[in-house]
Amino acid sequence: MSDEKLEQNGLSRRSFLGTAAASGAGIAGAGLLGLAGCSNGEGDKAAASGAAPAEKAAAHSAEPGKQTSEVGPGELDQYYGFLSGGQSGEMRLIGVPSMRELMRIPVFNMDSATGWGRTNESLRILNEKITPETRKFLQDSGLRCYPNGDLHHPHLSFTDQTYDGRYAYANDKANNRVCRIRLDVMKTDKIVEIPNVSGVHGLRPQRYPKTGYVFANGEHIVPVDGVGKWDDPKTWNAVYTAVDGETMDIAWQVLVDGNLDNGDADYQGKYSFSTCYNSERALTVQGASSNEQDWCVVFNLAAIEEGIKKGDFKEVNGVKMLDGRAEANSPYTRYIPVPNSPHGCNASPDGKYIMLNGKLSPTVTVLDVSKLDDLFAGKIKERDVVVAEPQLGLGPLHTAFDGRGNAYTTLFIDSQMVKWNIDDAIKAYKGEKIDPIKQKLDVHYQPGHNHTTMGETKEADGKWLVSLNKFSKDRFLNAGPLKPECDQLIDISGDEMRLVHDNPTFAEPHDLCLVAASKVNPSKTWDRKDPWFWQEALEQAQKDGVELEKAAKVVREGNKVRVYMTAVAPAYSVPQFEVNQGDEVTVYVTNVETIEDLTHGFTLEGYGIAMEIGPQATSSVTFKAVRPGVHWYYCQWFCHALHMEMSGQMIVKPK
Ligand code: RUQ
Ligand code: CUA
Repeated sequence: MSDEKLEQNGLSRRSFLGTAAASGAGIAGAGLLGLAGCSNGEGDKAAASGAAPAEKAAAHSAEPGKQTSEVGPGELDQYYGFLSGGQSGEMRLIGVPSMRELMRIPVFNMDSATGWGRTNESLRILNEKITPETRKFLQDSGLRCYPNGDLHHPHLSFTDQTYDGRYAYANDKANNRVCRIRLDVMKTDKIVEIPNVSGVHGLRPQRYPKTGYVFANGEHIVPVDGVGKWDDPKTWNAVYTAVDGETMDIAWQVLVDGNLDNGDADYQGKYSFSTCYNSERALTVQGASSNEQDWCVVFNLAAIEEGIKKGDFKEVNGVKMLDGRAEANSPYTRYIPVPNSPHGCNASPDGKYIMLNGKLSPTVTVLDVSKLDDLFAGKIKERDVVVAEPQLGLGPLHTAFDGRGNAYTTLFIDSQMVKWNIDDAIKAYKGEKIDPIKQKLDVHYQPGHNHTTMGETKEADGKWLVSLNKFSKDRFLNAGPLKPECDQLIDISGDEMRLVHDNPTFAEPHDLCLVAASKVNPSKTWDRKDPWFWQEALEQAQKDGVELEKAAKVVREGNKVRVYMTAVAPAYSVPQFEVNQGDEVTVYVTNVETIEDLTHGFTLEGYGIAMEIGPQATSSVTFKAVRPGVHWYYCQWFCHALHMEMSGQMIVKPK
């Protein structure tokens, strides 16, 4: 309910929260209502001063070059940041410019708070689209799912070159997966494992006409079935994958040369790109960096689709794979030579250029997208597509844009952000005496990715730049040998970059994207009419003649026991149930609260089980009742003044 509506009803937000938290139960005495919320004068004052967060948010849109990160208590940020959790395996949601962490979204990790990786719903998503070989591996290893992941590159779905607010996608480099997060509930809804690859690294969604494809780079060369020999690395390849962003099935793969690193898509829906740092096909650092030049591989989407139609592919482990190797001289790919070991790959928001960041070379190579038709038609040579190659400094890794013709490149070795003008760089490449570099700003230290607000869309607004720095030593209180990373916020709205804020982050924000808050509109509770998350629970309940929203029932079928309960603060509808040692037990909990933010939990002591049940959601967990005795279950989400009392007992009768 909006604050205005609350006030019309004569309620302040705080006193409303108080009554709401207690009212659901119907068993809490009137005297306890006051415990849950604050129904004193202070609450009314807070409501008056915090009445219109949206209006207050406007207060910090200052003059160009004078923005602050200050977002006062009760004020809202203007941007969402979708931040990678790196080897933590999760995705994180932050508010920008405050840089406050809003949420952690479990994806490739196991999560103690929400039960991700333990609940039936999360295990279905984690294991739905894995290869038969991985399924066997997990079984043989005694694992329910992969316990870790390495999430590098979060990017949102596009329609017509800008964010459409439907999905976020990201890669898992550790176990070769691509995930999708539904932005309406901020939960992972699909995870697909990519066969035939090793180390899914770069990831980018198609921008036009929409997503469409999600492109995923296989980084490490491997002996691809039917192509490579185990004992001869010279026959190993990397594989480029297009995932269908709607179905999350694999659309096609292309066999390529060299290790693929980062990628991007164009703004026209015709081409996609990947940097490649190991044209040598080496297995060592020295080997992989010995050539003076590596490549940018360009993929021709229309030609690939045509090739599929004509049947010019091999089926490898269930996936259509086309041959796009350099020596195959295929219609599907072109290999553009760029200086040694390029890393980041970034399309400029005017849709004209692709930047290839030099890493071992102090340069960024600029490709003109409009020349690619001629390149594929054989009318020009590979290097004719290059229109600039400015020398920027040591260790260029990634480039971001302000929508005003400027680019911002991270210099890993120099620990700097360099601002440069794209047109000036093109003029300089043609021989004009002009320095494209506008400014260099020190960052702390060793920046990897950077990102600007809306900077990978046609709506790049040039307000903020975030630098994700890999090292933080001496920047914060010493946290011991393992140090946090350092994320820095830079005001780019004026002529000069200005460092405004920095904060530590845990392992490890590789990348992020910064999205205008208006583009993302998560719902406030789950929707019972859209049971995608608990579909299996619903089907089982229907078989058992149980209505999840009203359930208080224990169903026994041989040694299988199904316990259906609801959660309404501060009680479960089943306060106690009994099973026999060795039974397979499934507990289904439905949170029937209609009130925003009223999350319940179910933690079963001594069984390694905890799960989150959001308002209007159902969650379930299955386990074997191997431990006899009395096992309490309790709600681990503080939901009510009688939250401590929200509990029950599972009695396991010994054999
Ligand atoms: S890569 S630091 Cu995993 Cu995104 Cu460039
Ligand atoms: Cu329900 Cu705490």
